[in-house]
Amino acid sequence: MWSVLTCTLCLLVASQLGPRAVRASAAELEPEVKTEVVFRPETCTQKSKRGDLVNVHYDGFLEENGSQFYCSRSDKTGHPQWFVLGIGQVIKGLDIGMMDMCPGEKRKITVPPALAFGEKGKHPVPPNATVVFEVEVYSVSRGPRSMEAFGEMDNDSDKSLSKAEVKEYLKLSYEKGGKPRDDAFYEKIMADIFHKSDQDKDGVISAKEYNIYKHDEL
Ligand SMILES: *[C@@H]1O[C@H](CO)[C@@H](O)[C@H](O)[C@H]1NC(C)=O
Ligand SMILES: *[C@@H]1O[C@H](CO)[C@@H](O)[C@H](O)[C@H]1NC(C)=O
Ligand SMILES: *[C@@H]1O[C@H](CO)[C@@H](O)[C@H](O)[C@H]1NC(C)=O
Ligand SMILES: [Ca+2]
Ligand SMILES: [Ca+2]
Repeated sequence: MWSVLTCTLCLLVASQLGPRAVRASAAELEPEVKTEVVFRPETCTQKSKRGDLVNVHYDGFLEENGSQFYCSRSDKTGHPQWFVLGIGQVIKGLDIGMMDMCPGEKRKITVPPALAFGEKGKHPVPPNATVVFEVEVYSVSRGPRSMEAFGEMDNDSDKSLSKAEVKEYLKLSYEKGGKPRDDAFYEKIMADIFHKSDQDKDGVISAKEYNIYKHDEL
């Protein structure tokens, strides 16, 4: 999973519950995710859809009193999170609420407990809590399962991704999204990506390592 750092709460919970468990409880309670578009850029290069690799900042708050339980934007050391949309890498409510977003778009997404942290909650989120996420999407690209995206990154066509190739791709994504960043920023994301994806630690991401989600049922 291409995501990072200190705030791993949402990701942890998503893996504990699993898409099936969440789906079952969703059916029982018929909860709804409410999305409010806070900002949408005039031009939209590519709208997010299931299976896309997205790069987002998001902060999470409890609806009951507005206290913050999840940081990525406001954490000084935080950088945007990478994940594949729509396959249970984040809580179900975000998978639903982040569909059809443009790079640069901001949304406020209100998620009922059954699509967030459930009846038990997850410290510091109390049981049965409705949560609110403020989300900003930086980039949207075709998902890791797409060999087309792999091909775009694999500049020298040797069927593996070097650090230079991935970095170039990241830079282009950010520039396309109108948010170029400094070198240290890219290096940090790269370190994370390689830590998570370069399983045999040979310094390149092979097609097999890249396509880590191929066993997911979609
Ligand atoms: C908000 O509610 C949570 C859970 O009930 C509690 O832990 C937290 O201390 C509260 N925060 C504020 C600022 O009242
Ligand atoms: C959470 O909600 C469920 C279903 O409405 C209820 O059975 C349960 O008692 C609640 N838990 C708490 C701690 O409020
Ligand atoms: C991609 O290929 C071009 C042309 O061969 C080369 O100039 C460039 O440095 C390469 N970029 C990376 C990141 O390898
Ligand atoms: Ca290559
Ligand atoms: Ca490798």
